[in-house]
Amino acid sequence: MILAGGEGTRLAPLTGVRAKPAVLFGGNYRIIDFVLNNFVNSDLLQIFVITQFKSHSLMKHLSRAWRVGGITNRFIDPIPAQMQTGKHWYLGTADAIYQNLHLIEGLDPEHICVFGGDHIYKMDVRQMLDFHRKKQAKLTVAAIPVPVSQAHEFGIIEVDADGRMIGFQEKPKQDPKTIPGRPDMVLASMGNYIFEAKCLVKVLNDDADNPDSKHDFGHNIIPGLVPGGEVFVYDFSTNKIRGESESSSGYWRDVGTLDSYYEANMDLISIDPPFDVYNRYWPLRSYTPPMPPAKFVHDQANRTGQAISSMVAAGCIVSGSIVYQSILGYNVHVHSHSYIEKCVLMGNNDIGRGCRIRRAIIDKDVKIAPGTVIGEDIEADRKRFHISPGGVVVIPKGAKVGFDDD
Ligand code: ADQ
Ligand code: ADP
Repeated sequence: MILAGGEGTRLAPLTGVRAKPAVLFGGNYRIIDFVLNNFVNSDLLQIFVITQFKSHSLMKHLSRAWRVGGITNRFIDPIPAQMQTGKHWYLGTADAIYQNLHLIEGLDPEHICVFGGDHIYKMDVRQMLDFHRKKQAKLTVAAIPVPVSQAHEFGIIEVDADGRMIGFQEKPKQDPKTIPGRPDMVLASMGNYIFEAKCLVKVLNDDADNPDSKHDFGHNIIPGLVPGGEVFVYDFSTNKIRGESESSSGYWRDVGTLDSYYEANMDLISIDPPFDVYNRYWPLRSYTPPMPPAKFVHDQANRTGQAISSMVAAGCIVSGSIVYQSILGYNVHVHSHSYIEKCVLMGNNDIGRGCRIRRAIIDKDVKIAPGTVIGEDIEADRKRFHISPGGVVVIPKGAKVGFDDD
């Protein structure tokens, strides 16, 4: 069961029209694709995607990219919020699963994976399942070390030498428990859980009856199970995927903020990328629209018409211009004498002649008028655009920039 209903307020304005898992990423993908590829590449194909906020774009993507048909008991089912248990939307992540427990009744599973839908990583889920079985755990939580400065954004775990969870603080505001011997690091929950099915059904029913609960896995369900001694911690760094280099294994990013989203995109185009989308042993599926190959039109006089250290999706035309260290989604047209540096363009964009654009995230369907300069004077940009704390300009879907009526 993939939790894909998050509102993603910190990713605004990219989440203005769509749920966070539907946000476009890396030219070809949406954020939800990474967790779905983890399950599909692990041959685990009984998947419910639990949606809630602004779900239309996500539903559209799932139906285009992830339809599984014709194989008995193999499915990827997008589930709309249906007020199954009363006249209220999901009260929290635990309630989102509780309201959908009827879906698994006929399937009679032994174990249920509850995974978040908004992280960039590769995981062979079978390896985590093997660990969970070996430990005979009621619940296994995947974990990764993160710097102590980020502790307030995560569930923080304490673990014994046997891998048993002995403490859990959800997003502690102060004094997080650091990793023994590493005072600068904490062990963070990745928001990925494997439950023994019977245990999940019981704790969710108990939780639904508890008026004091926030109905949230991190705040209520995990801390409630820890004292029983049957919660185990899966060390994500032990997960090995064929074809991954040393530098790319163990990569996991919570792209919850504009800056972390931007940096994770930039990670893809570094020379030795910490996240490798080209590993043929771990194919990353998504929706591919029918488009012609990308085209580069050379301007001999200026030696332009190039994309350097960049990824460029189908349908793009880079004509007499230079694209440097950037990601271009489908159907982006960059006209002559323009220079694009360190940008993420999501697709269907038109960049007029003679533009200079640096460090910007440009959402789908944005058109930029000829001669526009963005990212050179952040204070000037601040008057017109949303700027991330890290100084990245963000232009929302459909904006027309620099035209007379702008
Ligand atoms: P957060 O990511 O902050 O912390 P949350 O916002 O609850 O937790 O989101 C968890 C997942 O559930 C996301 O994939 C989100 O899209 C989805 N989701 C949120 N609300 C939903 C709803 N109403 N319906 C359906 N899906 C919903 C969690 C854990 C931490 C852990 C971090 C790791 O609580 O302990 O460290 O994930 O990122
Ligand atoms: P994305 O930008 O994520 O690809 P979509 O194009 O699927 O998203 O649409 C996102 C949201 O905008 C959806 O809720 C959709 O209903 C709405 N939308 C898309 N196109 C139109 C349109 N032409 N008129 C009105 N709403 C639209």
